[in-house]
Amino acid sequence: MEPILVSPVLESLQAGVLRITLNRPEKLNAFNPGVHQGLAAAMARAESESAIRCLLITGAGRGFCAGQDLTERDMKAAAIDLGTGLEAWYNPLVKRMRALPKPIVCAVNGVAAGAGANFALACDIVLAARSASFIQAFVKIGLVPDCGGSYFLPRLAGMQRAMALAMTGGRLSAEDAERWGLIWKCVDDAQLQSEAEKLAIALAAGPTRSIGFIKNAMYASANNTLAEQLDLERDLQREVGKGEDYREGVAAFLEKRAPAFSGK
Ligand code: LHQ
Repeated sequence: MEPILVSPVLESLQAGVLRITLNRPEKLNAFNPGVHQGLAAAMARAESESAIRCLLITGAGRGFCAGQDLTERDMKAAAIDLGTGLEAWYNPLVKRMRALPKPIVCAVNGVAAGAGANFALACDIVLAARSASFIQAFVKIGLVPDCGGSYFLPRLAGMQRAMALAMTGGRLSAEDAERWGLIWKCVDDAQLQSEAEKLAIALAAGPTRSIGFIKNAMYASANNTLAEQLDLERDLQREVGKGEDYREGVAAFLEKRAPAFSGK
């Protein structure tokens, strides 16, 4: 009998939202080449298809993502170069996520460990189930945070909390992650998918060009002076001011009706 091939990344497009589901539940959706290839394909689609106006990333089963699959590497090999995998897969993925001029919502449905935790933090708006948790597991196996963790954590949580999370590899509950500003919101498990979907659909129906520019401005602020940021705001505002959505937004306000944004 032919083996049944199960895709390690599932995609579905509805109401302008590309839902991307990590799908290796028996391994808590750990990253392997299949997951990386699936994510790269989903990103390429998100970059090229105008019908996609928002991404929603989640995991199948009880985990979100347990980071790199630790069973797939030959630990007896004479030379191990972990930089190769980062260069080939993780780093391009994070850069593409940040550069995508469309919002990425993440629904963290369970444990997010190692690169899985930082993959979640690379998304633009993160919701997590109350039972979910975040673990900078790297130090437990003698590694350092990757997938952007050493960039995101100090910026989101402050240096003390970032340092302790990374040095201890301790588990952070979803509630504390919300309290610490690591994520947008912690919600009851049963509500996670519907809440995340509601948000993603609303973003997809929004003025998505403006939302893409908001993403650009917010992330640029991490390395800009106030003067540079004011210049950037002027340039972006000039651009969106020429767009259809601005006219539609003002017209809808004046006519006391809901706007119908085209994303243009
Ligand atoms: C796994 C994994 C996993 C394979 C659970 N792999 N099977 C590293 C190297 C190279 C280049 C790039 O970057 C990186 C970055 C990294 O991500 S390093 C960090 C890698 N991840 C970890 O160290 C986390 C390892 N996992 C855990 O500590 C636990 O599984 C957590 C805390 C995530 C969840 O614990 P539990 O809820 O108790 O679940 P479990 O441990 O029983 O796991 C369930 C199954 O999933 C189990 O398989 P089994 O056949 O025994 O049921 C695990 O072996 C498997 N699994 N993580 N990363």
